[in-house]
Amino acid sequence: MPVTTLLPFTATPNRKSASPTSFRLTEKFILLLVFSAFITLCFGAIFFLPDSSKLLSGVFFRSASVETATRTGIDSGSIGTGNADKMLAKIRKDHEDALIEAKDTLQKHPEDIKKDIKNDKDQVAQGVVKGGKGDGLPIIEYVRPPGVIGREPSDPDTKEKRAKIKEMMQFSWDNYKRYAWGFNELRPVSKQGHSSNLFGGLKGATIVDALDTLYIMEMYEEFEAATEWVVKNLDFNMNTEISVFEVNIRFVGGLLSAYYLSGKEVFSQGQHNLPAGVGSAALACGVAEGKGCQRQLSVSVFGMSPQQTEDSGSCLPLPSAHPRSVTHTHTHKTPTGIPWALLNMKSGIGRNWPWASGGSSILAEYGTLHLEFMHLSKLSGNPAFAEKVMNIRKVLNRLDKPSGGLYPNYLNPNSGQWGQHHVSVGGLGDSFYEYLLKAWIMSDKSDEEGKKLYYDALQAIEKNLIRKSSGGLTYIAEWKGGLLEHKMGHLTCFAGGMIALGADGAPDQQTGHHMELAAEITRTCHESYARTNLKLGPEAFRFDGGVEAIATRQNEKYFILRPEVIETYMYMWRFTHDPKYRQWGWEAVQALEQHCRVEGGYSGVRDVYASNPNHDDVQQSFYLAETLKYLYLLFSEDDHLPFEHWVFNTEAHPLPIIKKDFSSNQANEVE
Ligand code: DMJ
Repeated sequence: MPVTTLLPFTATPNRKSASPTSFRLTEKFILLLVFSAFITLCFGAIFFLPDSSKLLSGVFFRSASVETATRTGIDSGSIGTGNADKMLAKIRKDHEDALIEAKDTLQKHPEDIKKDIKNDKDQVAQGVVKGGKGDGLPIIEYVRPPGVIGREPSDPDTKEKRAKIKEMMQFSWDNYKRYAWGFNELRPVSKQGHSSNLFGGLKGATIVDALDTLYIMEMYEEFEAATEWVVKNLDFNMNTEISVFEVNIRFVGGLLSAYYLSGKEVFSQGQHNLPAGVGSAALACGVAEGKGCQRQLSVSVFGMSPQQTEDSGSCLPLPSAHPRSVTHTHTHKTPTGIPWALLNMKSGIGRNWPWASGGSSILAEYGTLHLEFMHLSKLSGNPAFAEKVMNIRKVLNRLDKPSGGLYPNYLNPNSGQWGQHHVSVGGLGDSFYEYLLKAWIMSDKSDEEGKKLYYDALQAIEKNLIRKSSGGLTYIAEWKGGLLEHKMGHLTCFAGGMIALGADGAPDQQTGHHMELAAEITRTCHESYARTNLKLGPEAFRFDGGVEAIATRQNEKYFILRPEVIETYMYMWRFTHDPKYRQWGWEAVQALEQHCRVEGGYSGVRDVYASNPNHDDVQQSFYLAETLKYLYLLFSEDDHLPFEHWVFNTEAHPLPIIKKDFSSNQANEVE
């Protein structure tokens, strides 16, 4: 193509024109037109372009109706719902308030006005001015969701039982504090600290995991001590390899919850340059208030490196992201965006578990980031977190699913292909299904995709994995390339609670059927406890070789203080108020007291069929985060952390439902 044909016509030397004068006039006219169009555009941009919170809401739930009522300014939720009247009323009210404020100010003494101005300036300098963090982060106003504080149960027996459970928490905590303070977990028999390699060199898993339980049980002194430890010691800036899943559900979930329950700025506010690369999720930053950013956790969950950041004033242990520091480092990017299981927090180098089929990532790990990451985007104003977890769904949606919609536990993050066709609602699969349902609920039921994925998956599970034993016990088996292994894990028992939680929204009038299914699974899980000597459930139980709900292999007979069965009792109690669920929960309390309580805390046991317990000497952090919390809620009133306002992450950390309707957020302010 000749160059001249690429030039604008005014530059073409042999272009014909009527005369030089008329040509200039035309040109002037065109220029005038262009200029006025430009001015109109500028005005249009100023007055009509949507604000950033609206754009963000689109990323969250693919609907403009997402609330952002915790931010200051006009509520975009009300815009999104098309409720123009509400919006106009709010604008009018803001305007009137501003006039009143201005009038008040004018009536002030000049010296007072000067003082106010100086105050404001100081606050801006510290980055803590109301409604702003001084570092470009979005403006978040803390609005406490309802039901944080529970009432005493009216029934004296229930009250006494609840008090007993609080005493168990006190005992676990006091012993951890006495013998293992700062370690990840307590060894209650040998009375020393314990650190599992799931957390690499990170410290304080029990402290972070227990924060919200302490708050919920109104153990405020202990909560303060835990907060102080977090402020002074929680350190993510380490050259260590961690499990992304474990750190997300326990540390990120724990800190998010502590923030939402307490409103404490130390968990939420700060100014910091977190490396939040698109593809590199900066998960947390912790530091003593006002001391400079000593700690950060930037996790290349999606396979990209974090970057070092400079100290920049007060930081927070809340997972957060700074839009200014969004960096694109593609060094370790996985081609699919499916994250690694393990990550070095300093180098950002990720890899998968060596035992995982063909270098695969695990369904229950990469599928259990959604709730926390949506809240990270909401709090930080950085949509990268939300985008990353939404991308996981996209990858999964493109894949063929075996047997009409099953999700294999293994997925290769490089090829985007399934690994072994092994399907489980227990270990390796479990919380993926839980997060599909809870993503829908947490979005105030606007995440239609999450809803559909959940109910479709459950339908495939019911068809392929759920069976009834000859003795009439319903169980969820494991599926291996089309063959069933008639085994159910303790972990799988969470499914009773999940199915009950989702029953209300079940399609095709299946609510009743789902509730029955949930109740049957709960009964089976209770049987797995009842058929042991210690009245505690084995890690896995089988329905073959002439047994039902009994562990037959020695390495499946242990109990490590897991919460899933009690979690399911709690959901079933809330939905049915059938007293047997409290009774079953109380049986578990008695068994824990009798067989797991030792001088220095609570310990797991190696064989639930033995006549005397052989202790494993570990007080798991999830015992405080989940088992004791669910027990306490089982004996609490329903309006303590009500399901209309809260969703529990898979580690039992309550996260508020992100309301799409502004008026219900206002209601949230009234406790
Ligand atoms: C917890 O860490 C979480 O519930 C997770 O989803 C799987 N199980 C353990 C406790 O059993």
